[in-house]
Amino acid sequence: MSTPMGFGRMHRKEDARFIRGRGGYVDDVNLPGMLYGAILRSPHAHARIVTIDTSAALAHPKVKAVITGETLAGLNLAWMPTLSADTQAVLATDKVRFQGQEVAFVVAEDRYSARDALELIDVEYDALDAVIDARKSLDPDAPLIRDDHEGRADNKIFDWEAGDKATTDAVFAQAEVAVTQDMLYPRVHPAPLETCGAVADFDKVTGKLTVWCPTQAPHAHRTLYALVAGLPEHKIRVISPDIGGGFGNKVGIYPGYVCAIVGSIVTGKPVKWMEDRSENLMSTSFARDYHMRGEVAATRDGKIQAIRVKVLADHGAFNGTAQPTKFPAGFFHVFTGSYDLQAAHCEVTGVYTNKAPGGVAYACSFRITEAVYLVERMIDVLAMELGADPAELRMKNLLRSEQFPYTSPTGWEYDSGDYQKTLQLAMDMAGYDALRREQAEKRERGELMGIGISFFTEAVGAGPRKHMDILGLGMADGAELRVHPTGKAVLRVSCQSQGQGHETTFAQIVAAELGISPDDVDVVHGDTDQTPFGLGTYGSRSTPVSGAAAAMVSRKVRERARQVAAAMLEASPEDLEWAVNESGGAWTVAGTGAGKTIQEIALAAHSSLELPDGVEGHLDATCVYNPPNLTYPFGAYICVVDVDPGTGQVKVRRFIAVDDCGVRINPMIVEGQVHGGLADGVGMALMQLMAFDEDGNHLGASFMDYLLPTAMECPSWELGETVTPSPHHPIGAKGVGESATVGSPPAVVNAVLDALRPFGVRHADMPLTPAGVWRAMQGNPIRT
Ligand code: MCN
Ligand code: CUN
Repeated sequence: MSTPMGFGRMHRKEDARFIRGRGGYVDDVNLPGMLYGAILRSPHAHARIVTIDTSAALAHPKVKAVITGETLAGLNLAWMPTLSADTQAVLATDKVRFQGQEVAFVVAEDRYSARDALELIDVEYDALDAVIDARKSLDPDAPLIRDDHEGRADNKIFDWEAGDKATTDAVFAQAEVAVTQDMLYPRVHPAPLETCGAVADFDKVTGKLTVWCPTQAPHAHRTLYALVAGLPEHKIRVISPDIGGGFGNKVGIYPGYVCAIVGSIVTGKPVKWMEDRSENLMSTSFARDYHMRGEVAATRDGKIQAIRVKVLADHGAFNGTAQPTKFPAGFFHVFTGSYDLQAAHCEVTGVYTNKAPGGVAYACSFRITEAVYLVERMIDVLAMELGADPAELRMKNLLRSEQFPYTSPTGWEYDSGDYQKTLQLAMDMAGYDALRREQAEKRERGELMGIGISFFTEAVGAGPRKHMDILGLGMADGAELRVHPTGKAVLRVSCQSQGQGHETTFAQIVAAELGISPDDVDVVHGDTDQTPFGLGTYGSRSTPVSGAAAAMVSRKVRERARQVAAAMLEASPEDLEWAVNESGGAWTVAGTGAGKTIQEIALAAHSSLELPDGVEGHLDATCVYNPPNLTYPFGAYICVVDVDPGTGQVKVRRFIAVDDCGVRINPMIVEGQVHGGLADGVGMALMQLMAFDEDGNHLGASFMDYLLPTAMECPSWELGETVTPSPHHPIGAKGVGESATVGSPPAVVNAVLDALRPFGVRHADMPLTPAGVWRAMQGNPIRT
C-alpha cells in the first residue's frame, strides 16, 4: 500500500510496534521499588459495614499498607465526584451498595502477596435487602440505597424530558394508527481486552505525582485529581500509554486509581494496581440498562407523525455516567432518528439500583445506541401493524436531502444527509427484492429466514462549548503543530487513541493540509505534560473536534509559511497561491512558475533570511477548536439471518452496511472501525448480557458466562459508502467510531423478528440467544 500525500488508504503507523509486540501498556510500566495494590471487594449487593479488622493483613510480612474507607476519610478522599456530579465511594465507609464494590486496598511487595493479604482482612457485614430490578426501585417500600445523601427519601436520580408534550399528545389523539411497545436495552459491558489499572508515583522531593493509566481522557483526569486531592495541577502528570481497547470503559476515574495514588503517597513508593477480568466485568462502567416504552403515531398509509417515549434508566449505585452536564440522559433525545416527524416527546427517569455504577459506555455516542434501537424497533413494529414492507416504510419517511440542515422536534440540527441514496445503495447491494422472494419460498417450506433493516443518524463530536461540558469543563480541544527546519512535523493533540489509529489519520490530516507525507508527521498524545488541553476520546469526537483542530492548526502553519515565502520570493503575500502536486505543497506566485515548497519555506523560516516587521519566523502554531455543531453521520444496514426452527439458533448469514461519515480520511481505518462495531452489535443482539440474581449476585463475571462475539458468529461484512461532507467541519469529516455499534443491534434484532413472523412475535428483548428465540417461538418473548 503506497503512502498517500494526504487522505487515502494507508497502513497504520502504530501497527509497526503493535504487530512486533512492542506496544507499551500500563502493565508494562515497571518502576524501581514498585509495590502492588489489590482491592478487597464486597460479596454483598447491599450491606452495612459493621467492622473492618485489618490487623492480620498488616502483619503479613510483605504487606506495606492497608487502606480502608476510614483511612481515606481522614484525607477527605473516601468519596469522589463522578462525571455526572454525583459522589461515589472510593472505599466504602458506611455501606456497600453493589457486589464487587471496593472495601479495602492492600499494598504489598508483590502482586501475589497483595492478593493473599486480602483474605486476611475481616469485614463484618450486616446484609440489607437489595434493589436489583429498576422497575422496583421507586416502590414505596424499596430500600433506600443512597442514604448518604442528606434529605433523600427515594431512589430517584432525575426526571428529564425533551420535545413538546402537548403537541405530541395532540397528534396521538388524532392518529389513525398508534402502536406501543415495551423493550429493554439490557445491561452490557464494553469488555476491552486490557482491563483497567494504574501506576502511581508520588515524588516527595519534587511534589510531583505521575499517574500512568489507560484513560481515554488524560486532561480531564488530571484536572479532576487536582480538584479532588487539592494537588496543584502542574504537579500532576497523567500518562496514558498504549490502550488495549477502551470502548468507553476507560473514560471515568475508578476507585482503584485513587487508591493507587494514595498508596504511593502513603508508602513513598510507586504503586501498581491492575484489575483482573472479573473485577473489570463486575465493577467498572457497564452500558445501557434502559427500560423503554415507545409509541408511534402514523396515518394508515404509513406516514409517521409522532413518537412518544418513556424510559426508566438504571444507573446502578452511583451515578457515574459520563455525558455533557445538561443531558442526564445523554443524547437520547435524538430518538426521532432519521425521520420527518411533526412532534416528539420523551421522559426519562434515572434511578439507583444495587448494581455497579456507570451507565454510559460501549461505543454508545451518549445513549444514541438506545435511541436508535428504540426508533428502529418501533418502525418495524409499525410495519408489522400496517402490513407494510419495512424498507418501503423507511424510504417513505426518511428525511429528504433538501431538508438539511434539519432541525429535529427535540432540537438537534442535523448538518447534512442524503438518506434515500444511502438506503437505496444498501438495498441494491443486498439484492433486497430477491431476498424477499427467497424468504417467501423458504417460508413455504417452513424455513425461518429474516431480513432486518436499520437506518441510523448519529450525533457525534461533542461539542459546542456553550451547550456542552463535562463537570464544568467545556468540550473544545487544543492542537499544537511544530514544523522542524527540514519540514518534518510534530502534531500534539489531546485526544487519546485506544485502537482507532490516530497516529495515522491525524498525520494524514496534517499531511493533506501541508502537502507533505504522513510519514513526515509524528503525532504525540497521551501525556498531559506534552499535549495541549482537551477532553479526550469518546462519543466519536476525535475527528470532529481534535481532527478539526489538527486541520485548523495546519492552516495556521500554512499562513505563517505564506508570509515567509513572500519574503523569500520578494512578492506580496496576497499574490501567492497554495497548491499541492506530486512533489508536495508549495506557495507560488500567481501566474508565474516561481514558488517555494513547504520544506524550503520551513528551512528559510529558521534561517537568517530577513523577514518583514510582524513576521515572526518559525512555522509553529497552536489552536483551540470549539465546534459550531455536532456532526451527523448516518447509515443503512441490512442483516440477513437464518433461524433454526428446532433450536432457536440464529446464524447471521449476511450483513450489508453502508456508512456515510462525510469525507473519509483513511477508508481502511474507517472500514476497520465499522467491522469492529458490527461485531459488537451482533454480540449484543445475540449473546451479551450482564445478568444478576435477585440478591444482586453477578452471574456473568467471566468470559465463560459473558459472551463476546468472535469471527465464528460474524459473517463476511459487505460494506458500502456514500459521502455527504459535513458543511461545518474544516475537512468535511464526520465521526464514525461508534456508528456500527449504534446501528447494527436493531438490524440484527429486526432480522430475527422478521424470521419469526410466522409465529406472530412482535418483539423479543436482546440478547436473542437460542433459549430466548425458542421462548419467543413458544409465544413467551419477554424475559423476566
Ligand atoms: N476516521 C476517518 N474518516 C472519518 C472519520 C473517522 O478516517 N470521516 C478515522 C479517524 O481519524 C480515527 C478513526 O476513524 O482514526 C475513528 O475516528 P472517530 O470517529 O473520530 O472516533 P474516535 O477516534 O473519537 O474514537 C472513539 C470511538 C469510540 S467513542 C469508541 S467507544 C470506540 C471506537 O471509537 N472505541 C474503540 N472505536 C474503537 N476502536 C478500537 N480499536 N478500540 C476502541 O476502544
Ligand atoms: Cu460511549 S463509549 Mo465511546 O464514547 O468511548
